[in-house]
Amino acid sequence: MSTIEERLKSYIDTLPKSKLKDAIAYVLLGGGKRIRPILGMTLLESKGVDPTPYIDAFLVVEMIHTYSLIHDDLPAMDDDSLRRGKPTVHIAFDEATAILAGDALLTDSFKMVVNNNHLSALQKVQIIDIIASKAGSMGMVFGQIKDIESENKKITIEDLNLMYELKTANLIQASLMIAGVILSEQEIKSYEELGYYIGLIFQIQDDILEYTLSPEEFGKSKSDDIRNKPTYVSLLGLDEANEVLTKYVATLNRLIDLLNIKDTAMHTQIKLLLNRRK
Ligand code: GRG
Repeated sequence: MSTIEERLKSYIDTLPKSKLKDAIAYVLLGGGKRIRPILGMTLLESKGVDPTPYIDAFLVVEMIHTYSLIHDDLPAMDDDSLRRGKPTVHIAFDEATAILAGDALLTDSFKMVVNNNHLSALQKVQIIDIIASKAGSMGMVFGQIKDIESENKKITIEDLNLMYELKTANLIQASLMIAGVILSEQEIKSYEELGYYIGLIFQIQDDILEYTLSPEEFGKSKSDDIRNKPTYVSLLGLDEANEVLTKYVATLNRLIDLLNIKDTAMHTQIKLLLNRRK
């Protein structure tokens, strides 16, 4: 969706000239797949609503996702020097600029919702509530602290599941729930469930691919191995991990039926995301 790129560029154009702006442009236009806004916008489209006027409500999620990646790469967290095949923000710029770029993206994201004239006042409040709940201390950030605490520790599959829910599923859920708010539907809870299964399946697949593919085929470093982090395969073994995956895919397909999105653009998008080979 080229409009996503265009709108992100026009947001960057509004920023005052500074190293902060350069860092935000570097990371925000740095090759993200835009999975989260695409899923939410495609859900609207599949329900017969043109997503274009509401694009900012979905870019909020992309901006928060981007801030989380910048902070996740910092020396105090995962200490990564490469992301998307390029130097991470604190390497390309410096640590202070990376911290501030994340802070700015998080804070500016709320303005994207507030300034959207197509949303009612109530919808804006509902969307901000969703974002704060899914990204904050009960959501993604909680997942990050759980992840840090889990390193070199024995954790259960329930712990891992919760971490994946918080770190990966929560922002996908936020995007689908935002679509639910715009559709004024009673189905926000079901969209939340749909996001849960999409996120979990995405992560379990990642664990399986990381285990079964060579680093060259996988296309990124086998980071979980290196850091001795628990994965679905290390906790359950490959066969059981595959069994859980099959079970989750079946549940996801039932939900797709229930929500009347089978054979729509949304269904195609979900399949594209979950049928990846690396
Ligand atoms: C630092 C507050 C804070 C949170 C960090 C998102 C996150 C939480 C950590 C990044 C590490 C990671 C692998 C998290 C799981 C979420 C995930 C699948 C991130 C990668 O998302 P993609 O593939 O990234 O959509 P692109 O590069 O396409 O934007």
